[in-house]
Amino acid sequence: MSNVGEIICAPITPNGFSAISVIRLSGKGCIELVAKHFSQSRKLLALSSHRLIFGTFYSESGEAIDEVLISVFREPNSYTGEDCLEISCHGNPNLVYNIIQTLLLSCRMAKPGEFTLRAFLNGKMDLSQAEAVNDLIQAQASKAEKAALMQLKGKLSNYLQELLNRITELRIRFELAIDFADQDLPMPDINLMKQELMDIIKTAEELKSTGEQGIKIREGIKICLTGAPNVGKSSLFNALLQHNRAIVTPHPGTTRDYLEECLSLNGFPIVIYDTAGLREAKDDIEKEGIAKSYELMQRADLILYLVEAKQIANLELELPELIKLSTIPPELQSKTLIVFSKADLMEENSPKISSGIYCSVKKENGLQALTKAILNRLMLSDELLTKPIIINNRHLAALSKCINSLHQADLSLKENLGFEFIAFELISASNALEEILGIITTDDLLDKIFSEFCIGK
Ligand SMILES: Nc1nc2c(ncn2[C@@H]2O[C@H](COP(=O)(O)OP(=O)(O)O)[C@@H](O)[C@H]2O)c(=O)[nH]1
Ligand SMILES: [Mg+2]
Repeated sequence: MSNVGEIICAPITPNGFSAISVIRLSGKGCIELVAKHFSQSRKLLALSSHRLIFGTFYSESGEAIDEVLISVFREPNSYTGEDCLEISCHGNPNLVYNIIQTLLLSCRMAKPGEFTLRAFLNGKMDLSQAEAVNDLIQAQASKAEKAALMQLKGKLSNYLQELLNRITELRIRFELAIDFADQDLPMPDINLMKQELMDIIKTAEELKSTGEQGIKIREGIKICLTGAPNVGKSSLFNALLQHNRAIVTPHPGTTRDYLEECLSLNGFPIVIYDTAGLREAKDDIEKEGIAKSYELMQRADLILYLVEAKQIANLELELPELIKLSTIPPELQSKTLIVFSKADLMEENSPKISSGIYCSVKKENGLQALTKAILNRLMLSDELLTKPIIINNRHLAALSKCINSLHQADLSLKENLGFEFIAFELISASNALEEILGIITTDDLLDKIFSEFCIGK
């Protein structure tokens, strides 16, 4: 846990050669600390917040290390809420090392995420916003960036805070009703309160309804390509990636191990797997590869099962029958999409299976229908990000806990249990939301969240 007040420092740019590198310090006295090693000491001490100053940084023994630009952020108007300072030096790892060694004589190295932890502890942001900082840094596609930025800007926090206020107000009304009953006073309108409870449940469930997609947007959607050898899996893999990553040959059994790559599909982050074709293995390596294919299918969010379009063109089969005939294990069939590959090789007038997804890597726009079908199937639409959305498992679990307590309150009402039971459930519901915002938290949880950050953030 952070010992707020201690001065901490860390490089906040990657280790390597670049135009500049930046070192950040935070904590009361950090400006004075740096001033001791700076040519423009007096000016730096007097500098107002959000100003820059140029000068030379010296080692403890008075040797010039580098010419630097220092930015000053004074409490409370800084990232952490404390006095903060950033030293921009030339982007040479050795200079960064020497400056940090000098600083470490009077302060300590920041732990991963410690600057953001301080921002949270000092009330600059709530816990869900702090988590969004890391999500924004790690985001792999534009929709993931957008979702994290929305959360960082407080769109989710505001929605939850409003929900929290409504639950609290309702609880107070039930608590007052307990006293009314005790004192034989006329009852408040319980029907109105019931209605408000139903509305609150609806609002919470609306948020929960897109949570599963939100988590996929944050973590990446796992798609596994499978099917018989030579149906065009590796070609599709390459086409989706837009570069030739996998080996493609006319020989069945070319791909024996699996390949994993990340890509963005209309801005949604996808982790795609190309696998060994499913057939009776010819040797141990292929056998191992096929076993891996089944393992990946289990873990995938979506399985694309490729069948050559030409091969089924004259079969009178419909999609549900085809999927039953496939080598996909029955328990995985519900997350499988059949894809008809090499559609360019079909004869002009051959009949097409209705609602079948046809694709070709040899035709312009040959992947358009497939892309649309994938996004439809996973319910990933642009509208998802027009409203607040949960993107994190911890938040979704807490929201589910809140909704359970709200339903429990509703049940208690229907069973005419005392209002104190309802008030109790409403407190549990509030507590669950407070966990998301970090109003209620534990050191263990904070350690877990912030240890996933990088040093310097
Ligand atoms: N005409 C045509 N040929 C394709 C298409 N996709 C793949 N192929 C060819 O089919 C053969 C097998 O492809 P490959 O991607 O290695 O199949 P895999 O074994 O399922 O990975 C190669 O000769 C590819 O060039 C397509 O959309 N149209
Ligand atoms: Mg292959």
